[in-house]
Order: sequence, then structure tokens, then C-alpha cells
Amino acid sequence: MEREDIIKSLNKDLESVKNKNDLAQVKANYLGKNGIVTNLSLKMKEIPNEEKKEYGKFLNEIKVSVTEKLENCASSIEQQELEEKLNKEKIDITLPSRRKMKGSIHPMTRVVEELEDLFVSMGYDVVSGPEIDTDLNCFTKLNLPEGHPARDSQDTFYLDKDYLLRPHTSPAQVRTMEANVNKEPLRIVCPGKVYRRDDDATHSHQFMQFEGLVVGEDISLADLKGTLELFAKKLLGEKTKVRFRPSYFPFTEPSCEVDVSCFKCGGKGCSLCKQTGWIEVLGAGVVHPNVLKMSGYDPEKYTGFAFGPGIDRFAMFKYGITDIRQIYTNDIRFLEQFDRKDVD
Ligand code: 2NL
Repeated sequence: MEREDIIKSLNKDLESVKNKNDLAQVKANYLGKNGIVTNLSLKMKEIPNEEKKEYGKFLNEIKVSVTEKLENCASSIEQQELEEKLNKEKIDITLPSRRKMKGSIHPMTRVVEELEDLFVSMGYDVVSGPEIDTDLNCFTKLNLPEGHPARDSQDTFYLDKDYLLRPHTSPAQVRTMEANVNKEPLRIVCPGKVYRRDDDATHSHQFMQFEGLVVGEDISLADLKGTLELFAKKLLGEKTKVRFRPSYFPFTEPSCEVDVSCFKCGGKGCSLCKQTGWIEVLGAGVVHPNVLKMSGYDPEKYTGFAFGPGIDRFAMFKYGITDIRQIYTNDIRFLEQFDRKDVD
């Protein structure tokens, strides 16, 4: 075949090349093992000596043009593929972005964190325990023997005869005392969910308690008073007044209930404090010797105080929540109101 014929036929073959595979096929037809150009090279040995030089030149020219044409074709295919890819992956940067949902810290969590900070600054540890605990830890070891009215299933969610949803966080404190026997001073706070059979606008079957316990030598009711005054002022403001009334709990002796000056009216009397100027916020007392003894502490040597506020009311007051059940139903419209911006 003449050089022109080969180039013509190659041009024709290249016209129908659409992709890299087609091109590879054409390349093989010309330069491959049995390709047109390869076969021409093999003919060299049949060429008489005096014509070899001329034939060599002819071969060389053919190879150069064929290779050049194939390379041109390869680069135009590459260019074409790149363009297709760019077109397919085109991004319209003028499109508005999707709105990201912004999280916020739950009002209850904020109150818990504020109180934890206060107590940690006074040397307390924060402890937690399981929400399902034993009758033994929830009642017996807190000086509430079998048959005690507080164990009534009217008030408590029993899972079976031994296990229940804890009605206070005290079992977590019992566990901590047992794990630290005779280590003192023991200073712990225990925030957590507790469960009782109550359900209306001011009582939820689930609420948040923030119990505290201190055990050591020479711990007295005076220490309890000082601690709770600080607690009330920090959470509700420096002007808050605190009042202690005698009361009864099986796990403390003496026991008291603590009122604070009404955080809505400041003590003048309003609908929240039922015109009394005072709001009851927690129960507290000196830990009953039986409780210390049952958790392994020697009540002759050690004394302690404990307190147990339900803190939902503080969150309700601080964040203007009118129904306690809103705290636990996780309605997004409710939660959205507490924007991250007002996290201090
Ligand atoms: C209430 C009253 C109170 C305690 C909780 C306590 C814990 C241990 C030992 C002794 Cl481990 N006492 N906790 C003491 C007095 C009152 O809570 O009705 N809170 C909602």
C-alpha cells in the first residue's frame, strides 16, 4: 500500500472513533502485532539491498504520521471526556443552601449544669446511678422498711417485686457511700431523673432531682443551712431569703423543709406563692444514723446532711415554662425557643 493510501484509510478509521476503546482497536490495526504498519516493517527483509534505504525512509515517515494522528486523536478524546465530566458535575453556586437545623441546650440541662458548677466549686463530686434500682437501695437502706407507706405501688412504679423506677436519686448516693466506706469527707451531688405516680400541670410522672449528701466528722445542721442558703441565692438571686421549717423524712433526723422568698413577687404575695410570699423548694436534714450504718459508716464517728430538691420548678421559673410536662415531651416548637444565643 502506498503511504497516501495508508493515511487515507487511517483517517477514515479515525472518523468513526468515539472513545478510548475504539482508538485502541484502530491503534492495534496499524501498529499492533499483525498491524498494517508492522507488516510493512516485516517486509524489509524481502527488499533488495539497494532499495532498503529508500524503503526504510518510507517506513519511518509512515510510522511518524500514523503515531502523530493516533496521538492527536487520543488527546481530542481526552479533551472531550473532560468536557463531558465538567458538564455533568456542574454546580450552580447561586442556588440557596439548605437550612441547617440548629440545636440548643435544654432548659433543664442548663439548670443542672449551673448547679453542678456551684457544687463542684465547693468541692463536691457529681455522681449518677441507674434509673432502675432495687427496692433495697431505694427504700430499705434509706430507713424505709418493708410495709412503709412510701413504698406503696400507688406512688411507685415497680417493675417486679425487687426492681423499680427510682423515686429519688438517693439510691445512687447509697451506692456511692458503699463504694467509699469510711472515706471522708464524702461530698456528692446527684442530678437525675426520678419517677413517681403523679401527672398533672405541676406534677410529672418523671421529674428531675438534684440531691446532695455530705458525710464526715462534725458535720452539722449549721453546715446544711449555710450550703442551702448559698444554693438558693446562686440559683434564684442574691436577694432570696431562705426559711427552714421542721418536717419529717424517714432518712433524716432532724428533718426540715426549706422555703425561699417567692421568686415571682419577691415575697409580697402573688398567685404563685398563694399570697404567702414563700415557696417550698426542698426537703433536707441530718442523715439518719440507720442510713449511715446500713451503708457501712460508723454513726458514732460520722454524721452527715442531705438535701433533695426537685429542680423542674427552677427551670420553669427561669425560663417561663407553665406546664411541667413540656419539659419532657420534646416538642420541637417548645425546644426551639431556647436558642444557643442565650447560653451564658
Ligand atoms: C424530697 C425530699 C430529701 C434526702 C432527700 C437523702 C439521701 C441520703 C440519705 C439521707 Cl443517701 N437523705 N436525701 C434527704 C431529705 C429530703 O428529699 O421530697 N425531695 C423531692
